[in-house]
Amino acid sequence: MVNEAIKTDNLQIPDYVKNTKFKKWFTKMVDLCEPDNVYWCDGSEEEWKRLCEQMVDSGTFVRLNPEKRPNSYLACSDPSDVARVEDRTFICSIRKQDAGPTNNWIDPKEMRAKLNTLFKGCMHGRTMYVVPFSMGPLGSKIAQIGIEISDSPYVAVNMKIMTRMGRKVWDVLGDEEFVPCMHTVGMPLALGQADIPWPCNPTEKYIVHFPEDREIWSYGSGYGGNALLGKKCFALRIASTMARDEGWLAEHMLILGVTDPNGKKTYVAAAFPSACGKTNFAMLIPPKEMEGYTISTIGDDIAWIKPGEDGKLYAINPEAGYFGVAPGTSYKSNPNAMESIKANTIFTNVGLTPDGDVWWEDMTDELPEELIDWQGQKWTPQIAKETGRKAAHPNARFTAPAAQCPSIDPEWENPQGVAISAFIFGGRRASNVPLVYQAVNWNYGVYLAATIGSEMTAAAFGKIGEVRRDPFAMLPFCGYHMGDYFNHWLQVGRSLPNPPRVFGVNWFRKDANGKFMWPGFGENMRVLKWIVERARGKASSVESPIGWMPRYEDIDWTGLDFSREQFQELMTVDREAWKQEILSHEELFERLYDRIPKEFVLMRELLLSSLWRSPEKWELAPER
Ligand code: O2Y
Ligand code: MN
Repeated sequence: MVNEAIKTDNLQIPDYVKNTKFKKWFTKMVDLCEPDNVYWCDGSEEEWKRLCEQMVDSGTFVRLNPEKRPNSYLACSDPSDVARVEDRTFICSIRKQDAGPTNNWIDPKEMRAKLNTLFKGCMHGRTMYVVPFSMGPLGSKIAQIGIEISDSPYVAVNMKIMTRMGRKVWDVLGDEEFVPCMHTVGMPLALGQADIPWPCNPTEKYIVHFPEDREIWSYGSGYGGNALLGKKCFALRIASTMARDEGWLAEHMLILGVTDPNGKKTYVAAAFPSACGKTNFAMLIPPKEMEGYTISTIGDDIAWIKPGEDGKLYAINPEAGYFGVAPGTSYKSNPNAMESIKANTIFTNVGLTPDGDVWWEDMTDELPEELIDWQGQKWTPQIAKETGRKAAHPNARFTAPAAQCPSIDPEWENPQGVAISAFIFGGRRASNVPLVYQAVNWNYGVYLAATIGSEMTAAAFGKIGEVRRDPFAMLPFCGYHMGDYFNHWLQVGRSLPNPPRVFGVNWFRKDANGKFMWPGFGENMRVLKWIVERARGKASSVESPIGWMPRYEDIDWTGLDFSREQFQELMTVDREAWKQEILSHEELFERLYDRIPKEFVLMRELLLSSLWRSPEKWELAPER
């Protein structure tokens, strides 16, 4: 479509918008961005369909075959705009030391000046979409409201799935506080200039947070976490600073419920760094032999957790949809995700099959004979073999409504949240780290979570075998100093009479031949069963140098051929390797030096002392 500069007069604020702060902000943003038009999102189904069809006409979307994938669309992004851009993400706190050494920081005054220049006239030739949304069930005491102003209709329709978006938000908001979220793709159109399917700014991107002002500005990208500002920017970076100030937790965690054969339900929250199968774990289907156990899903990515008056921690999923990684998702790895994306779904950067459906690597055993890949080129298995080209980008995504997930928990929209009994922390560790272990107390749990990480598998990200620490899986998402964040977690524990139990897990340990020692996926239910029973004071364990561990007989092996010897190998703690592991925490501590909790220093000493004895390997004792 060509910019014909037809200006309309709908810059007027509708009567139902009463918020004083919003009105001032909106007027200022219209003056700054100079859009041709303003569109007020109402969040209706009719609107979603209309905007999606408009994007089909403009070339941004392909309508998928309604017989295969009803009410669903495919978008393919600019090749320069395919993922979150951590090096262009800034925490502009007033004082540099409050952002901490793990965040990019620029003086807020300097950054505001830069943004004012960038945003000046940035919406020429475009429509400004006003997107009111609630993170969390509308009206929940734990929920928060944001308003995103964006020049991307792709953002508007994704926000409809990912949040509670639309007209009703204004009524709940009234004249109260909200988080202003300003977004532009950073590609104004000159008069007569034709638009392109995925406008963005290939050379300049800024994802900026002002934590004290609770404000987000995003320039230049239309993709995922850079543009859907309710998710990582608000629900983690800004919310984590709110949580610090108000005594709650905003975490990069899934939440799931475990129901046992007696119908007793226990909720747990779990944090894993990227690429550890978080969505799969949140939607796990137990092995059929573990009759009577079911898993239900509250959320797959973010948890907001508040202490209740009864001394328990209550969690909500602030999101209303899944923005899941497509490649690798299949009926084998995650049947619930596959069912969730059968209709009403937006796909981004996956392959388009000749019959108008989508496909990505490892979706099916059988490869399609041909398709159009995410870059619009012909793709066949032969071409893939010869060139290594992928049908889908490795970070290709689906955006699907959470309500469509067959395992969705009946309480997922409960405004009070669900009581959390255990926290689980995991990484992708090929060596050293056993399948499961329990922290002996809250403080050690915080230490355990602060030191999780993944081993490098690709040289591009560091030396192979080197551990990249990702404390609480929050390193890219904490809106303030990581040392203060650890102290905040310790403080939350101090305020609880009986804090949830804390566990470490590792699904990815490999044997001497480089083979995974644990089958993973649905079999993780066996570990989860032990965790839940421990949290309820029911299961036994033994003391190891790094925490409490299950014996072979403490795990339910029904239907799985897994020997005592295999388990012993999977659970072994090599004292020398663990000494090195603990010593290597120094690198993280040294980076955060002046704000590292004193508990961590003592904990480290205690851990070292428990490792400092023979025999060389701590092994689970044979049956007694
Ligand atoms: O690349 C993006 O913008 C998506 S990142 C993402 C999406 C959904 C859930 N988690 C993540 C993440 O990076 O942790
Ligand atoms: Mn995530």
